[in-house]
Amino acid sequence: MTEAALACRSCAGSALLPVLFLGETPLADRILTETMLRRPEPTFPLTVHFCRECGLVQIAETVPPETLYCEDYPYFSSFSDALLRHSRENAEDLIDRYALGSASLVIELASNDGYMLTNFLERGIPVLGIDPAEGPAQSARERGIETLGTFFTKELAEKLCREGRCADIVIANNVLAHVPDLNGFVAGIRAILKQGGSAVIEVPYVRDLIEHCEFDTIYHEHLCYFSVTALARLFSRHALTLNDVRRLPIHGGSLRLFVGHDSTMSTAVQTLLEEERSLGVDRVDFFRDFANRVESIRGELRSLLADLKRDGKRIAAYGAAAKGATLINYVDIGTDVIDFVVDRNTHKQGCFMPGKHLPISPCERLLDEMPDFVLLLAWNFAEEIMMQQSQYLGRGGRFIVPVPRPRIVDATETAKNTV
Ligand code: JHZ
Repeated sequence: MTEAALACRSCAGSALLPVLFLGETPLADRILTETMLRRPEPTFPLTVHFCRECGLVQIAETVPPETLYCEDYPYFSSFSDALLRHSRENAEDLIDRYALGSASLVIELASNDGYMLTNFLERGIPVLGIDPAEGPAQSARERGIETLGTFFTKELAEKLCREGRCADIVIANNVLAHVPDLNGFVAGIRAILKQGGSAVIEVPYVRDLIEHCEFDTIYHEHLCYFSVTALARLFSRHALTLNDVRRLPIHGGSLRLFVGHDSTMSTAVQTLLEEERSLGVDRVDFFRDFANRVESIRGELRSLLADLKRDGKRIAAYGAAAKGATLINYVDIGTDVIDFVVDRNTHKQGCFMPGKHLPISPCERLLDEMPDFVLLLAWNFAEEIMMQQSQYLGRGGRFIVPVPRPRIVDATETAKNTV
């Protein structure tokens, strides 16, 4: 069962305006085993709204987090080299910026398989992970990272502080959008942060989502889609300040936020707030033609794939990503079009994509079978994946990149981009 939000997830206002309806979709990370294929698969409506009062973009439906994350959650952060590199650089930057050492404590919310905390541990800095997804949490523990297998809440934050475990740094990457009790979560961050400490948070940036039409990053795990405007308002409601911000290319365009008790706001924050005001990101008009552009992508992709099939081409896909589930279900791409999906994540191999039931195989299958085209579902890691698949490209294979507009990439084009 989903609950439809009647009030804004951040400011509780009732001025929610619909922006996009993606239909009824299955849960994007509910990868299916062969046995699960025989059971009915739940689907849920997926509707995006804009709050006219605080500017937060959000979906109306809330699937209970226990359903989304606790049973066999298949997302393990460590399968992307680019993400590991990104995380290591972030950790090194934080160690220098905050002079972290053996007396510090770094707490990560949604610490997954320990991909991030391992960088601090290696430098002798005490860490604590918190993540309710048992598979990834266990994998972190096996790396020596103490991990609490639970959801982060204000109550947990207060308990940890009572035990003397307040944090110098709280890391929360790609989790703020996932929490139904957004205000409780931010209140928890405030409670667990030492005076002078900093919360370092990464979220996908809604401006990039809209400008590059990354509609497939919308799914039930992502309840909110943040602008700097909406974030600054959210933090100030909890007596926290968005002290600094950086734009990052990861996941199709993200923000790294530095949030603390002190009330300083960097020029970077003010510049982005000003840019959002002049672009209109804080008004619904910015989102008005988004639905039309999403529909155009669906139309273009469908006709491209249909043309290729008519010409007798074999098509596979790369990346059993959550966003891939939104894409194949919204565009309606089934086993009549795509023969198989490849993915490095061993927890996904041998299983099937939600809704359309495309089988998931190891990446080697691409070279073994040489399909003519590969639909790149994990387009956010295009550079990494194309480098890794240089042999497939070298032998004449081609990728179809679906967003911001479907386009075909071959070996000549990738070579041009790497010059
Ligand atoms: P990936 C994830 O979404 C998870 P997803 C989560 N929902 C979130 O918030 C966003 O990120 C931000 C595979 N792969 O990470 C691994 C290869 O096979 O883009 C993944 O299954 N080979 C919490 O799932 C998938 O592709 C590779 O070389 O949409 C990528 O999924 C690489 C780089 C990845 O995001």
